Amino acid sequence: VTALNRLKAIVGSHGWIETPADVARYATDYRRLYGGPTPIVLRPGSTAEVASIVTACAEAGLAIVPQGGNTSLVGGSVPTAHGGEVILSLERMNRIRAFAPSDATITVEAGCTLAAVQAAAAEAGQLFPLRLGSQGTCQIGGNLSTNAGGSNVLHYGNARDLVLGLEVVLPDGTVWDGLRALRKDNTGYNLKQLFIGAEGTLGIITAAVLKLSPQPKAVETAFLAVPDVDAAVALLNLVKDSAEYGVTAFELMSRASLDLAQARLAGGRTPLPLEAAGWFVLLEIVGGGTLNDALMALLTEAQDRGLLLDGVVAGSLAQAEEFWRLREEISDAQTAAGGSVRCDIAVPISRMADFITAASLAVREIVPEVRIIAYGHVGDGNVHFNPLRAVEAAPEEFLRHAPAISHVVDDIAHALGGSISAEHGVGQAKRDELPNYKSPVELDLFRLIKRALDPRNTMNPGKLLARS
Ligand code: FAD
Ligand code: LAC
Ligand code: ZN
Repeated sequence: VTALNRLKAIVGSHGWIETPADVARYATDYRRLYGGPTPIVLRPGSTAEVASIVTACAEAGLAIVPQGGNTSLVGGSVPTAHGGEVILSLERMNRIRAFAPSDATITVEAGCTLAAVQAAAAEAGQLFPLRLGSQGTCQIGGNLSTNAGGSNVLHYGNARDLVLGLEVVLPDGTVWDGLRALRKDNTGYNLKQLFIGAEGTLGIITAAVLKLSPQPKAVETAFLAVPDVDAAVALLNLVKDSAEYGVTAFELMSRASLDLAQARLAGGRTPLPLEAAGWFVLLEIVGGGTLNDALMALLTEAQDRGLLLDGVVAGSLAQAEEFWRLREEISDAQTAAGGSVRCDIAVPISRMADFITAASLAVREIVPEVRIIAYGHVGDGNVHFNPLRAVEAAPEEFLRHAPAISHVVDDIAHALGGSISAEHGVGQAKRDELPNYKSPVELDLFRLIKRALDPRNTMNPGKLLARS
């Protein structure tokens, strides 16, 4: 039998897709910028099937792209233009395997969507705190493989902080059952953390034990207009200083980014008039019964210190959700606007204003009419700094400058002690830039780990590290 027939036999008739029209959505990335030819899309239904597929591919010398919800913003989840990789989608592996309320853990298969895990936790009165705009589509396997961040990191941590155990199929087909549910376990190397954030280059995550948190007793959400980025950072420090509540989200949004989101939401009313300021903050705090009083006291103090121009506090859950809808629409609105460069930057929070000022200036030197779509999780020192073409400029024309823009923005972030990919990963988009910002020692360690686990380079080749 040919390799493909062997693969089809492993997954059965519902488990593979070959028709080009049906394959297209798996072989092309979310933004339609990356992708390549694939011989077949496989949709295994169990860890045993994943292991058999990986074994068969290893024997046939076929490369594999593991795929979750295919919401990667760096081209990690689709074949390279070089092509030839089998796509292994985890979408049928979407069972909740176990729920242990008294341990505050949930054991899920990799193909569960993030929203499904959040809902399962909520049903039992607990919280799975990862929150991303893509949560209806992205999957836990993808979230862990990218070490996703999102809007709750400053209180609950990144995806890697929410994991107690993993089950992984290694590049030779061996299954590692590391589904332990322990909060303490100092018995050697922390293997699970090697696979978290590895972008599918070291193996396929098939299941995970996740940590749950108590649901907060009270939540307050405010939409604030601030004078500038410096004031936003000062406000962040003021908010973080309180022992009365926890800060779950502190999202900064430029006026230009909100204009895009509002237009895409059919011009609906915004919480504050956008002409009121150049920068806005979406603040969420959690605490006990007197939370609203604490928020009001905070906002008064912020105003006294000149850190606030205007603000509105959500009066209901529905209103808070409206604030969030506007924030979470920005990314798709930017994609739809066409012709933008994504720079997912982290800097020490104290350098945020310096970064945005210097990077905006530098980009305007390359393209004077550029719109700066800057927004993100500034509470974590993370800004999505995304130069966008001027309204009247053609996308292709603007994108000719993309390499120069990326380069100058990344250089500024690096010079400020920052990172060129705070939360989206490296994938194909940042792969060739990475060596400019990692030391030879780090790059050698990366290659050493990759060669040790995947000597044939069949696990998501050409992502994170170049093929050769
Ligand atoms: P995919 O896109 O399918 O894959 C991502 C990477 O993980 C690929 O390299 C893939 O090969 C690998 N992979 C997937 N599943 C597995 C597996 N089971 N085993 C091994 N490797 C695997 N990201 C953030 O961090 N924060 C945000 O706030 C955020 N907001 C977003 C908002 C929107 C509207 C969109 C479109 C994207 C956003 N993202 C965000 C990016 C993206 O959603 C995340 O990176 C997410 O974690 C990817 O999950 P996925 O299931 O779609 O993975
Ligand atoms: C966001 C994505 C782009 O924060 O990470 O909207
Ligand atoms: Zn983000």
